[in-house]
Amino acid sequence: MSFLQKRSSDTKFYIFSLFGALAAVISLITVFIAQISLRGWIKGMRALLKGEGLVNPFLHVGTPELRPIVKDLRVLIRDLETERRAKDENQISWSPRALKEILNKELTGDEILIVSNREPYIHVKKNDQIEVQFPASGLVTALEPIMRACSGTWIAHGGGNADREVVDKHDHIKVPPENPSYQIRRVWLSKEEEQGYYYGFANEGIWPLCHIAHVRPVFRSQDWTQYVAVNEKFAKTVVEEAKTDDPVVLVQDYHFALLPKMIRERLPKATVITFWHIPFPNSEVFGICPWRDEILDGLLGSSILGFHTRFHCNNFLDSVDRFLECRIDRETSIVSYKGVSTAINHYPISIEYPAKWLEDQKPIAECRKHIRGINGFPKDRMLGIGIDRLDYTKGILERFLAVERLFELEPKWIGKFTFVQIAAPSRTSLDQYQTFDAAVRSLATKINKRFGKEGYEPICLKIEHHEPRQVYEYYRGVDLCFISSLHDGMNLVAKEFVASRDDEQGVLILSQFTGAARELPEALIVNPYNIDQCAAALHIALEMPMGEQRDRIRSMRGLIQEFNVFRWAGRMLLDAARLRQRTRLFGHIQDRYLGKAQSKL
Ligand code: GDG
Repeated sequence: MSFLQKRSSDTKFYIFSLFGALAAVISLITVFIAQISLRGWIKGMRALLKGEGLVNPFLHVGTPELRPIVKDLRVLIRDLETERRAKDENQISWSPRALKEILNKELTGDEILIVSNREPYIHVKKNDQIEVQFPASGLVTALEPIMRACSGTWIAHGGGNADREVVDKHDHIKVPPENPSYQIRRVWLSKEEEQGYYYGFANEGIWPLCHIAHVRPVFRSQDWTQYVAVNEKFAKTVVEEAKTDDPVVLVQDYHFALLPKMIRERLPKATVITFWHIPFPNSEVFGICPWRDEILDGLLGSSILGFHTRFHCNNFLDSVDRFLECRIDRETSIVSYKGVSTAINHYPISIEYPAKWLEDQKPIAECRKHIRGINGFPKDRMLGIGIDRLDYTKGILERFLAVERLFELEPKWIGKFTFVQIAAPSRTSLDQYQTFDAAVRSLATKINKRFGKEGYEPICLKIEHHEPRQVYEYYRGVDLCFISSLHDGMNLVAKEFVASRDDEQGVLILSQFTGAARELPEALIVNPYNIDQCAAALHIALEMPMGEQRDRIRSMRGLIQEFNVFRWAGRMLLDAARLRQRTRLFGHIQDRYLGKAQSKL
């Protein structure tokens, strides 16, 4: 071996030895850390087996280097919970009873408060008699069965002209009138408050801002002042009604964007679940609101913030990202802002199934006969139905234009088909709604003049409030239901129509711009702006064979049965229950091992 060869082999030997030594040191360190962690875990497991609780595995996390483990564990628990939630949810048969059991088991003894603008029962005086009315409101339709199942207190604006006459000295009244199971706490508003908060900011500002219906929102600073004041008033009422310092408060809709934060300031331990019943616009549109930051800031006082669709969750997150300084975890959809974490999730709302309004309904054949009888229609008249609040977002004009186009394209339906439009008057003191009311009446008159004849009107327009039992009788007595919303968070009429058809007949025509269209693809999905397409859908519906009607409606009924309103509420309450358990658990860990200074870990 030459000198040069020997030197090169020595160098290789040294390099190998060096790597060997390094590897040994790294292994030793790894084993050492693993030992420490393992001991902690074993100790924890032993403690768990001894029944000392879950918190013991963290006995050693006071050591700063091991703190990341707590963080990882939080993520792990959250992932496990998500998996468990999906499993749990599918196994439950969702009914009022199931919901009650969940409340008793998961939210033992926790009190439930609901806050909404609209109350579920309105007392009105007519000819010196006090009547109880059930309002035309999707929100009330969905939440009333939940309250019947859970009891608790529903805080709402007392808007009926006889509301004050029937409450006790604490402004409470027990409902439902026929079988009381929960109470309403009525909040009184002055004319100025109602004008600024409800008609002004909520309905001339936020409502058009959130719906793509090409109606320009109006923002007035005096309306905003009332909106803030009324949100404050409801926050104080929540505190008055709460019997504990950590109630579960369900805040409803765009009337109360500031309330979640106001509740959190007064009751920091409360679990605030906010549900936004209407669409949430993209950030560019939302950005035009002069008080956009305050609205986002208020909503982020919620523990959970729900929308009907993932799309609207994403719009909200984009606005938060664009306008506030906060942290957004896109994977879990959790926003951390000013020390509060808000989980953003989609919870598509639904209806009570089976609906209580179906309990004493007559068989379908009788409903068909009765509906034709009271309206003076012949027995064989084909009927379509539209049921809405009289609102410019519902596409009522487009619906009438589609009926007109049907007659132009398929004249054979003239005289044989009538479209009945029930429109409950809504927000009647606003100019936009008065103009819309006039436009609807005038278009119906024009079409009736053009295609009607003695004893026949193609469009039967009923601008008046109907009781739910009458509404359900119409659903059962017609051949098709046409929903042409220009934009709609969900649209419960679609689900009510399907649920009411226990004969598995009837066709649903549904706007693609409703949340419901994502869940009910078996409907005839249309673009309400495409009048020819809607007319074609009417024609297809009127000629659809019974077998096809059955197949479509059966599938949709199956979905509504499985995903009813009890499941909607149950999912949110289960999420709230887990959040409370997790908060208690981590509160305990923090206090005991990490100290309050580490609370943002
Ligand atoms: C908002 C969102 C979302 C209709 N006329 C009468 C009457 N109705 C009932 C219907 C139905 C309810 O009103 C309307 O519900 P929608 O869901 O269609 O619409 P909104 O009121 O705009 O509700 C909507 C909903 O919140 C829930 O989250 O789906 O997207 O805009 O139940 O049957 N009820 C009575 N008389 C009538 O004349 N009693």
